[in-house]
Amino acid sequence: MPSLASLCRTKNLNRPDCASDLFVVFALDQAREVYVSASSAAPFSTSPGRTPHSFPETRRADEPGQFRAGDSQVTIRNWNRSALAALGLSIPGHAFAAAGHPEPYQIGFQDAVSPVAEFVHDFHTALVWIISIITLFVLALLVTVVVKFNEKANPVPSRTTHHTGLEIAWTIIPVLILVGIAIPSFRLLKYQIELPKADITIKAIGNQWYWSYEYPQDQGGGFKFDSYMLTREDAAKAGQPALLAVDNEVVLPAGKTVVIQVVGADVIHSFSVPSLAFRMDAIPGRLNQTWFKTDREGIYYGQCSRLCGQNHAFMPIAIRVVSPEKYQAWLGEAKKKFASNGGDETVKVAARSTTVE
Ligand SMILES: [Cu+2]
Repeated sequence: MPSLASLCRTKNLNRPDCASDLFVVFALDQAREVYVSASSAAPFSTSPGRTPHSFPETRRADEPGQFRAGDSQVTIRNWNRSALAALGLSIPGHAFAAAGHPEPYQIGFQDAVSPVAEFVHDFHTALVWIISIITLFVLALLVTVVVKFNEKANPVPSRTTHHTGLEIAWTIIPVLILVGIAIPSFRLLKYQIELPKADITIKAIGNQWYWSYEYPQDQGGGFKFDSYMLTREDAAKAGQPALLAVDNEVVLPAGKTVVIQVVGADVIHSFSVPSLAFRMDAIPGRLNQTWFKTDREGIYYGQCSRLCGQNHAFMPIAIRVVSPEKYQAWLGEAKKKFASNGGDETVKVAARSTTVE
């Protein structure tokens, strides 16, 4: 059997926590094996012939053909995630969810691929620990009260009604916990809201019910295009997920800071991609902005996240992150392909005012 470290290398998983993730998955799969073989031996077993253990495949988000609901790999991974959830180990995303798209029965977040998304995930994990400890503490108090102070064990109850020290403690301690949570929370908010200096600025426009994108002239663009959802058949042909794949993807380079201006053309929409951890309202007459940066190439899907009418569920977002060289090549092709759509002068003007000095 290959070592976990070499498995991480062969699967191109360079994250430092890859080996530990795989170890957890491996241990859970071993437990599952024991469970399956025990239940297969039972006379009325319903689980014979299940696929033997294998490591979950973590594929790059841009590899085609990974969306096979019901396939045994998916089932095994789901089992692992459910087991983790049952154990209370809420590990958002990590090795158990793919980057860029949801999976059937997924528990936890999609993989984080931008610094903001990593911050969001870390904050989430910290909060899960805090609430778990508080819940267990309260449970322990309740059990103590039930056992020690029931009528049988404690027939003559104390008539105490106040305890100054205790009241100060149960006021101050929760305040300290909340302040402790608020500090990283505001830091995260600031990180999301304050735009870094943009290498590339594009504009996303929400329409009923599709997205349009504009690439400004002064950054090698000068074109705009509409992006519609593919039908289920076309998405399956392209090896992409149904209801998320689009005809014209937003292409952007890896390793660059991208600022996205978001506006609504008709009603309020919301431009949201989970793996990149942004969700920005697209409001008519107001220019909102958000940003991301990722070193990981792949395709990251999102959806309009504001109820915007009848086809709200059918206006997905697909952001394909490629190498800077491929991006330049795509810009050249896109300029020709979308030449008839023309550019928009306002994008150029707005682009100049995006950075915070
Ligand atoms: Cu919408």
